[in-house]
Amino acid sequence: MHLRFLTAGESHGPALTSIIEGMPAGVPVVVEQIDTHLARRQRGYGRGGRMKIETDRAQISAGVRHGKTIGSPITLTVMNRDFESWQDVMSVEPVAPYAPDTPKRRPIEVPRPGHVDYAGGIKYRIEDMRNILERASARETTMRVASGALARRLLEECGIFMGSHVVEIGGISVDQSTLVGRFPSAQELNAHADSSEVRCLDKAAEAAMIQRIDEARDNGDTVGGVFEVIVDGLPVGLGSHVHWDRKLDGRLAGALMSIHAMKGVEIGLGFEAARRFGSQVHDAFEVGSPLARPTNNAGGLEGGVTNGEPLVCRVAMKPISTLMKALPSVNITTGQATAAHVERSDYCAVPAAGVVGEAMVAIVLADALLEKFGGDSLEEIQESLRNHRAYAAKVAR
Ligand code: EPS
Repeated sequence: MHLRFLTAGESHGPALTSIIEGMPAGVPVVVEQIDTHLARRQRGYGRGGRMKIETDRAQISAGVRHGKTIGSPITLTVMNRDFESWQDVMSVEPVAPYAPDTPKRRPIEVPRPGHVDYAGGIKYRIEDMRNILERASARETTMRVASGALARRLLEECGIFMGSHVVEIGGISVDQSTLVGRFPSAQELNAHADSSEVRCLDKAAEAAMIQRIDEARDNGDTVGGVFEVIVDGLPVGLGSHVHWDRKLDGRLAGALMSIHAMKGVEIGLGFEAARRFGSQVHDAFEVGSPLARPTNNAGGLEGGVTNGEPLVCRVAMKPISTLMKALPSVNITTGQATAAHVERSDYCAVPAAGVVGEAMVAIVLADALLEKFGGDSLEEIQESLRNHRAYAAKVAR
């Protein structure tokens, strides 16, 4: 692995942190670029109360000097403003045992169906499932977005741009035909998606999606959906066909599936390809320099290697598992049947999930870029990339 990152932090703890290792020197970075993406992650119709409390801002405390990376590990921190109300519950120091006058500190003993509360509690032999849910919370995606914003800076300096949009919420989907050819560049895609409360480009679907989210909220329920990440400007040849763990489609799918609540990833036509004849799936070659492809059913990857076409990944998110109208569950201490634990949460986080998806794709692609064109400085990478693009342009001329 050429670019890696680790995150730390509990949802209601003092702060979230990440360390990004492997970034070459010379990549221009200013903290506002990270904050822009953090703000994009905080928006979206269907969020709960937490996003009104937090204004996520990154602090860089290592690895950047005078606005450029210096090749050393980069450390990012985002403070949790909400920690102020959780100091006692999340205290690092030991506290007095729970008593009825400290209701917030009451141990969580009733697992939420769909959440990791139960499995995590058994796995770690922890009776208060707060120890599990604090880290399992999608609040962690803040640091994925912050780290991804750095990877994205490297990609942008190499002419690679990405965006995302929501294509489905609670069973309401966009009319894909309204999108074809309308947004040629990924940069343009985000400018449009970000102006919609559900990050959807189809106005009719947007209204129906908002209605579906309201319906979920009014019923104490939640809804999931599907988002798409699109990347332009990729060179031919990132990833590899030679080994299972170097294939880029597997690496992308793994990274996207690792996001909280994601249940499926499709690349290009995805599952639809399994329903068609080969002649209706594979993208013909046409004379050109580089070779032209009239269709992109492969979604930019063939054999685990980028083929120079836009990368298209589609990701399915399940409905958030904290339901205000709680499902049946069992108290693991008393063995009594009771309603599942309830705490503040979102009704729908699909719009934000798309922003997190962009970040994970950025990290995987930056890693693959460094693998092929690696160097200690941005200048060396850009030089190798220029040579490689020139070579690809000569083929079949
Ligand atoms: C989130 C912060 C959390 C949740 C949400 C995402 O804050 P709190 O739990 O304090 O309301 O709103 O977490 C989940 C969806 C989850 O599954 O845990 C955030 O910053 O995105």
